[in-house]
Amino acid sequence: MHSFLRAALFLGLLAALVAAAPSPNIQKRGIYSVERVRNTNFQGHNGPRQYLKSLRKYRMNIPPELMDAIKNQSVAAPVTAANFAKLAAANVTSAAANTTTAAAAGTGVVAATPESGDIEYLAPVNIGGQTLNLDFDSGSSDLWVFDTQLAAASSTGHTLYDPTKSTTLKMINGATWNIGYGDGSGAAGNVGTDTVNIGGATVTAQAIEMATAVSQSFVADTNNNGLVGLAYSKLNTVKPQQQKTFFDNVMPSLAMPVFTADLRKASVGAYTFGAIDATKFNGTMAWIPVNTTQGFWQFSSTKFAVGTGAAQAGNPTGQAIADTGTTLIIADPTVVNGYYSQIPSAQNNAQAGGITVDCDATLPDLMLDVGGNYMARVKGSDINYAQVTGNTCFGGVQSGGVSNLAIYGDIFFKSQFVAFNGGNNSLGMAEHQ
Ligand SMILES: *[C@@H]1O[C@H](CO)[C@@H](O)[C@H](O)[C@H]1NC(C)=O
Ligand SMILES: *[C@@H]1O[C@H](CO)[C@@H](O)[C@H](O)[C@H]1NC(C)=O
Ligand SMILES: *[C@@H]1O[C@H](CO)[C@@H](O)[C@H](O)[C@H]1NC(C)=O
Ligand SMILES: *[C@@H]1O[C@H](CO)[C@@H](O)[C@H](O)[C@H]1NC(C)=O
Ligand SMILES: *[C@@H]1O[C@H](CO)[C@@H](O)[C@H](O)[C@H]1NC(C)=O
Ligand SMILES: CC(=O)N[C@H]1CO[C@H](CO)[C@@H](O)[C@@H]1O
Repeated sequence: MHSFLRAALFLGLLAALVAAAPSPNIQKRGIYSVERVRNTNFQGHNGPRQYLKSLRKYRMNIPPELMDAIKNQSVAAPVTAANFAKLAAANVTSAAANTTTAAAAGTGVVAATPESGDIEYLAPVNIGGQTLNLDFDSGSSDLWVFDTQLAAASSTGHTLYDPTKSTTLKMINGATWNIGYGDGSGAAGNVGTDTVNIGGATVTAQAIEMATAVSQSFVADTNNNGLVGLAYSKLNTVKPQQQKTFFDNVMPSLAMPVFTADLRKASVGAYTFGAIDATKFNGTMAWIPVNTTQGFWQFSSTKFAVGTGAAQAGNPTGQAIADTGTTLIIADPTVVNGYYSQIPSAQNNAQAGGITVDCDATLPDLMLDVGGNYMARVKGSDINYAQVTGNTCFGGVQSGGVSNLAIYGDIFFKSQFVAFNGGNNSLGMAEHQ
């Protein structure tokens, strides 16, 4: 059933793209579309697919020129690979100081370090004694890595997991995985189990999906050496025997059956397993039941408000997912138009490929309904996302077209401290300190 939905999304995405031109091209990102799009993996001969491919990782339809601009913008404080490694290491060291006690108490903490432009957040993961920086993604369910089986052309510049150097790796005979995105990019390979330690939280037989093929956008992003999927295990792509996520495996040994995402604008935050650090947020947490039907951290979201304005109806049947692996907030057109109609400089900018605002504009906060009882504040300053050129900035909230599924990505997380509770399938949210 969810495959059908994702197939539908995929078709919608391509159709919308082919038809696109007059309106801004922002589409819903390609939800991990596990097997339905397999035949398109590693292809890309037509224009739209090529175009989408380069945007795959960002799960939004941002043109490459804009990505360039976002990267150029960070030149003052470039997060180069070396720089990144240092940053992450410094924080891991300080986190490690707490790990002994933390681990004993059934928790694990790692630094979540943003790449240039906060395009993604990476955190160190120890696999069989080897440490790689991986993208923690609450919107998918495969833990996969760059490894030494990959040809040099696909892996130069990456940190590679070397299966031959792990004394704890056990191959799973005949197991394969193949993850695709709505745009046709993806990765695939074989599978083993190994010991995985994330900041002290440890699983001894975690399925490690080793890439033997990765698509170009992954190759180009050398800081990112793979993903840690943290959605529900039912979305895992390993065959013939589906595998459990790290979170599902580690949950019984955690002090609390939760992990939290503390993602920060242009600075280092944290992913924590097994504990909720109340010093990271103000007030009390709101708890929202999760709709697990599709395997995402999904909830209803039918209303929104701009600043201190009254709540308005968004998509009445709306559902949204909390997705750390998506950069922006991708919402219903009702929400997007309702919000930007309050901002004089907002425009559909065909050149930038989405809605832009003046960089020097002060944007109102956007309040988003989460589960019917909580209006989550998304800071206006975060919605003024990234410079395109001059005083033109790309909006952090873009339209996914009419769809039941909105995606609340990192722009949302920068304002909200979020706890993912696998014990009672709920999400805890509170405004960041
Ligand atoms: C980004 O920087 C590169 C190298 O300085 C330059 O060639 C390119 O035109 C810049 N791109 C944008 C969009 O500013
Ligand atoms: C380590 O623990 C102390 C005391 O609980 C806390 O103040 C500090 O932020 C922690 N450091 C890290 C990196 O988590
Ligand atoms: C789930 O667990 C949290 C943390 O223990 C609790 O505060 C919350 O009320 C529970 N939520 C639901 C929907 O049961
Ligand atoms: C749960 O999600 C499914 C799929 O998105 C949707 O059809 C269903 O209406 C949702 N259930 C509730 C109670 O919102
Ligand atoms: C949270 O509390 C701190 C300290 O009391 C305050 O400075 C900050 O503005 C508050 N943040 C929010 C989002 O309310
Ligand atoms: C070197 C470095 O970036 N250290 C950061 C580690 O994380 C804390 C917040 O948890 C930052 O304040 C430090 O700057």
